[in-house]
Amino acid sequence: SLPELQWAQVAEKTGGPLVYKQIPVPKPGPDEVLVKIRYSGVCHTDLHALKGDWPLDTKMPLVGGHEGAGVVVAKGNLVHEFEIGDHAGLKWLNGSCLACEFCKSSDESLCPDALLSGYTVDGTFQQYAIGKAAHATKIPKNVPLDAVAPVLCAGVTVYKGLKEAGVKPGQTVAIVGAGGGLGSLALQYAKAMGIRVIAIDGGEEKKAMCESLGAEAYIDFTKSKDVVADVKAASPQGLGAHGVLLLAVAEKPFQQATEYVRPRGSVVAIGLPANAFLKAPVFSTVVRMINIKGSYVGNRLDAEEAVDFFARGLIKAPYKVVPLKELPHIFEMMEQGKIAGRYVLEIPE
Ligand code: 8ID
Ligand code: ZN
Ligand code: ZN
Repeated sequence: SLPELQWAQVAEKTGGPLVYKQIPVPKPGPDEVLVKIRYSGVCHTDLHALKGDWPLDTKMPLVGGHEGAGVVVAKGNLVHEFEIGDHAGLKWLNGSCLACEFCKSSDESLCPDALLSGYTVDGTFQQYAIGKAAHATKIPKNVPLDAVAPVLCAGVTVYKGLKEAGVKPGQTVAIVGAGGGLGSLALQYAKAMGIRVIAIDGGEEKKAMCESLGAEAYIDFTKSKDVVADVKAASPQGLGAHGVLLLAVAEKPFQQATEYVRPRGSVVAIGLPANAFLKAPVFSTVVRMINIKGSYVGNRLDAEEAVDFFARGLIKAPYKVVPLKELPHIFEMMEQGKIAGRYVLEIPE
């Protein structure tokens, strides 16, 4: 039987602090599963939510987290996708209406009534979390729940982003923020998809990580005198990268990318720095036929595919496991850009 109370990291107001305390265990509605979370990744989005960085309100008080991997322990009477004991992942897209034009055409992230884990509904920084069964992701039993947790947001998002970039096997993608959580997974998905990578980030630790994950070149934005020239020089024939994934939490690279993408190439904005703008020179965007677009998580099938790449052993990105209690410290390191790869929280049993 389930306990009445559970441990959670709770933000009681925007800006924090986080309070580690006991709160009630929620009960699943008819179309929902209750997942006993074993591990949850920490995404930079969770920090944006706590800081109130975006023009969209969170619920308050808020339990953050949206890379939760665990075991289904209860379900509503309409749920047929999961049995008790199945392994399941809870993602950013906690639920959607399944009836609007976007949902019907598999663009569920665009649903006007989407529920967002760790933002508009409580997320995975707690022992027991709720998700709509239609949007929870099946995780095969042989897949380790700690290592797969970051796939549920970072992995899905960059896998979708690479598809949206339209970069083909043998072509080159520039990954901006390659040393971070999304970046480390983007390197692995790109490699698994046969795509060559120019990695852009700062510092020696991230350089070593990017190179070990298969980057052919690393450009250090903290040292480079001319990032645009360096990316071009590292690209095939010096023509620029076929695609760019913008994963950084800073505005400047969003202004630079159209200059080093190859003519006909795509710049895909994924990172969400506060109050930032995309700006590009009209003349060169037109005469070089540049495609500038956004990409927002992925649909249910993207999530299944991203987990399947992982289950087939193609995705090995570094992560460190720490207890749920440590979350405030992880946010501090994240704020300072000190995390190479991903942190995963172990949720107490
Ligand atoms: O669906 C989406 N669009 C989606 C999904 C998930 C996450 C968007 N995101 C957003 C997050 O909200 C966040 O804004 O993607 C961004 C990156 O998330 P993350 O990977 O979880 O953050 P991180 O681990 O802190 O990595 C960011 C990296 O960017 C580097 C940092 O050094 C760090 O490694 N970086 C920065 I800050 N400035 C840079 C620059 N000028 C830079 N790298 C290159 N050039
Ligand atoms: Zn995320
Ligand atoms: Zn919808």
